[in-house]
Amino acid sequence: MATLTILRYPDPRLHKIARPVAVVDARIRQLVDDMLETMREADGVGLAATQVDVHEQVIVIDTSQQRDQPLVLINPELVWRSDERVIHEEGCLSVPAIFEKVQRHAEVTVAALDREGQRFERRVEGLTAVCVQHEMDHLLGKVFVEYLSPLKRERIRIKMNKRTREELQERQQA
Ligand code: GNR
Ligand code: NI
Repeated sequence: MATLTILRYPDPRLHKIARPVAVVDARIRQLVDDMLETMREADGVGLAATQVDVHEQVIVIDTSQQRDQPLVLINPELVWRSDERVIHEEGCLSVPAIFEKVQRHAEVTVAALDREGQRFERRVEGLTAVCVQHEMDHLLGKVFVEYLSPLKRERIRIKMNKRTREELQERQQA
């Protein structure tokens, strides 16, 4: 297993559209395992392949307390969305230390392929439902900050660029 590098907003590669996985083979299973390791190491509850610069429809999620119930979604589709909406404070491993409220469907049913290539459907609610929608947006090239006002988004962009500059300087001094 290996940990992968997570792209950081505003990287243009975060806006690429992921293509469907043609065959769930050893390469995809390796990607899933590396994404799970990367997500766990980064203390995230989800990760989309887009975030590790792989533009194929692969998502890993784990919202369990013990972080031992991974949900793998390959070629996911929402087959049902509740009319009820929830507003949740969201964060993103590609936009570190930024948390903002986003409105989502409260419950969704997702159809996808699992790590073995088997199709399944799962109805989810709460943080898992928020996460499924957040990750599926990544596969469409969309980052949660795009739901915010242009002003807020611009402030986040400036903050991110500033932080990247500071980190580069720190690395050069070391
Ligand atoms: O770790 C994450 N936490 C989170 C919290 C609220 C709503 C969505 C998320 S997903 C995020 C990991 C991530 O960036 N996935 O793309
Ligand atoms: Ni994210």
